[in-house]
Amino acid sequence: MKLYYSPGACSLSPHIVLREAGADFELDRVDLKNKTTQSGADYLKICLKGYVPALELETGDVITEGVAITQFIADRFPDAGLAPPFGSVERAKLQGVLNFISSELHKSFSPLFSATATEEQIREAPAKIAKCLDYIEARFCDGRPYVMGDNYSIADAYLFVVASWSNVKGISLEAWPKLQAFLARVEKRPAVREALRFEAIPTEIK
Ligand SMILES: N[C@@H](CCC(=O)N[C@@H](CS)C(=O)NCC(=O)O)C(=O)O
Repeated sequence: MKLYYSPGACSLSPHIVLREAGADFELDRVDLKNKTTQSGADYLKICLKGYVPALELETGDVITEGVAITQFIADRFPDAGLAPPFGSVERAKLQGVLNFISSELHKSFSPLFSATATEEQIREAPAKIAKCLDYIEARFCDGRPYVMGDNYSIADAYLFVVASWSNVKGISLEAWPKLQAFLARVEKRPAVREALRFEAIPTEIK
């Protein structure tokens, strides 16, 4: 398997999940501006959307969209326990949280990273992010260590990556102490540390 990634982007989530699963994989860095890869490929021929992440399989098939990729990895390595079985109620709940992170939280950050966002979109982003983080914080109110409960899952890797962008964009997480504690907890995981080190991402969530 080969993961197409860009350092610190949302592709860090499947990168972490591949390491958590103990998968044998390669990484190919994508220059998102020029849409070329470190190995010299035209990225638009691999992923027409031009986004990372994309996961290329041994068969040549390419899977795109982070939530599809991380579920595929979790299902391929079930012993890693990164997602409940497909078809279970717990899996549907996990998919609900993955979709929330993707369509609400992740997308609320997008204007802050976009060269084409309007001033209004940039101005409105922090309030939209805060609303999403309020919901995430509420999920942790019962003392659960991870976003789905007692067990670490692919949703935690994704939440870790996206919520950590607050740090990059100077958004303080002081208003969400349980989320802060979660980020510090996840950051200590060996797979997370290895992925951060590989992508040269500074650690220590504030
Ligand atoms: N819906 C996609 C979004 C992926 C996405 O937004 N990727 C960003 C990096 S976090 C990207 O590659 N942006 C490049 C661009 O906009 O040209 C997913 O969840 O995988």
